[in-house]
Parts: sequence; structure tokens; C-alpha cells
Amino acid sequence: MRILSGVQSSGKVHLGNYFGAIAQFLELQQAGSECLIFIADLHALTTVRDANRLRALTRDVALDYLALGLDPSRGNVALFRQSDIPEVTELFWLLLAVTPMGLLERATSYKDKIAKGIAPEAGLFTYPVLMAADILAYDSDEVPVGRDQQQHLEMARDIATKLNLAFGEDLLKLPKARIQDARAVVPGLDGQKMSKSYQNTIDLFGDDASTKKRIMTIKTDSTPVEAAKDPSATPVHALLSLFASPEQKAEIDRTFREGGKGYGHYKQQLAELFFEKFAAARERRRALESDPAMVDEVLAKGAVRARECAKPVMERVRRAVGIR
Ligand code: AQP
Repeated sequence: MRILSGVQSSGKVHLGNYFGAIAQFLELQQAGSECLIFIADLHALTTVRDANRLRALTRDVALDYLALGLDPSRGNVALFRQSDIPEVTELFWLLLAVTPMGLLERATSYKDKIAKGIAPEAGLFTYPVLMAADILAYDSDEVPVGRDQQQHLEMARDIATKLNLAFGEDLLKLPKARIQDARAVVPGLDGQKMSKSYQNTIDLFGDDASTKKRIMTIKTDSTPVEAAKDPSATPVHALLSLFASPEQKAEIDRTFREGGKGYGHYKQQLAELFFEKFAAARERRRALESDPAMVDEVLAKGAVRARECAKPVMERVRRAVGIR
């Protein structure tokens, strides 16, 4: 099975990216699937307008993946930059040519971002088509993602079907979204979806003090310590549930039901579980930072491997549409 997944280098990697996508492809790497993992620097251009910052963020995402355990020295893993694969941008145009405007106009992520005041630019509007090219260029079978990307995956299938209808039934392989229900939507500090553009994230590699401080600012209501608490009234319950062992989870559920613990206690517990879970990765990342040449080499090798997968697909597509 070939899986394909990526994270934009538009900000720091956060708990939503980790539980929604990264944890899944780390598991699939262990299971022996062929993992093509990319850093979506072209997608990031829809929000980042500073060349040095984009370069730094792209390198940061590579370091984050490696520190978390992505291992390109295994034969089944390639880590690469989206912008290193020209086949993807070429396929993007071919897909745009068959994509109905109405399909893109229905994208909820675009509508949400516009409603939040983000500029309605064509790059943001056509984001799902570039994402479709990312996925379809490699004949991927499955795409591990969070729930927010489900609609984009369906759009990728719809767009592939349009091209197949026009130029040949089996031209592009239709991939499936791989979504883990229990961690499909990680809430942010304010209870909305955790998202870089909503500034409500808990970053995986932020410094200790600011990470702790952010956790302590998670939105809660004014229920007193001794009273029962509604788990849906604060994102702290859902966030704790991602980290807690079954025994810890049972105890958290019991004290939410019966009262007796204040929100400060739960936030403190969340901070402890966060640092426990990511201590080794945070340590590893500090060590990796001192070896920029290694990151360049990993990305260069990953790009060669990814292009080996994309080239035959694009040769097939070029012939079918008549540009070769
Ligand atoms: N809150 C989340 N819960 C579950 N999964 C999430 N993902 C993102 N946020 C959550 C998953 O992370 C992967 C990479 O996401 P992305 O880099 O494409 O960025 P995104 O979805 O756009 O993440 P952000 O933080 O919300 O970025 P902005 O604000 O720039 O759009 C995807 O698989 C996604 O599902």
C-alpha cells in the first residue's frame, strides 16, 4: 500500500497535525507501508509572504518529522519538499482544466477562512486542486488526514473522476482518506479546530514555558471546583483524552461527572502528559538542529524517490491528454 501525506510549512507543527496526520503515518511506517511524506511549501505560499521565513519553516517541518520518528533510512519512507516535484505542479494545471468552479465554491475550508478575514486569493481558492495533484501524482492508495481534509479528499476523487471520464477510465487512481475517528478533530485553546490560522495551537516544539502558559489559557467555563463539569464545555477534556491511558481517562471522566477537581488541575495534568509524551522527540530535535546538511540530504534523496513514483504517472497522463 502506498500512502501519501503532508503538512504545510505555514507555521509550527501542532497537536492537531500530530494526532490527525503525523501519528498515523508513523504507525504506517512501522507497519511497512510505502510512505511518501511531503512538506507542503507551495501550499504554505497561500499564507506565508516572506522568503526567509518560508525556508526556515520548511526546514523546521523536516526537523519536526525526523524528531518525531519519521525514518527515511528505512526503505519504505521518503521525505521531500512539494516544490521539488515539478510533476505535481504540471498535474495541477491539467486538473484545473477539468475542475468545475462549483466544486471549489462548495469547499468549507475556503469559506471558513474567508469568513475569518483571510484574503480570497486564487491560490487559496484552488488549494484543493493542488492537493488533488499532490495525491494523484503518485498513484497513492490512502491518505492519512484529519477530518478537516475529508472534503478535500472527496474533491480529489471527484476531480480525478472528471479527468478519467474525459481521457480514460483508469488514468488516475482514486485514493481513500484514512481518518481515525478518535483523533480526527483536535480542538484548539478556544475550542474551535486547532489551526495555525486561528492562532489557537499547542505547538509540539515550543519552549517549555510558553507551552505550559498556552495550556493554562485553554478556555473553560466558571463551574466551581466541587461541581460536576460538562466535558463539552471546555476543550481540556478532549485534549486530555488524546494523551491519557485508559485508567487515567476513566478517572478524568469520573471526576468530570462527580466534581471535586478544578480546571487548573486538568490543565496541569495535560501539561505533564504533553511533556512526558514528547520529551524524547523534543530532545532529539535539539540534537538534529545542529546538522543542517543531513536535512538537505534527506530532502534531496526523498525528492528523487518521489519523482520516480510521479514520472510514470505523468507520462501516462501527458499521453492521454495529448500534450505528448
Ligand atoms: N485540529 C486538527 N485536528 C485533526 N487534524 C488536523 N490537521 C490539522 N489540524 C487538525 C491535519 O494535519 C494535517 C496537515 O495539515 P495542514 O498542514 O494541511 O494544515 P491545515 O489542515 O491547514 O492545518 P492548519 O493548522 O489548520 O493550517 P492552516 O491554518 O494554515 O490551514 C492534515 O492532515 C490535517 O487534516
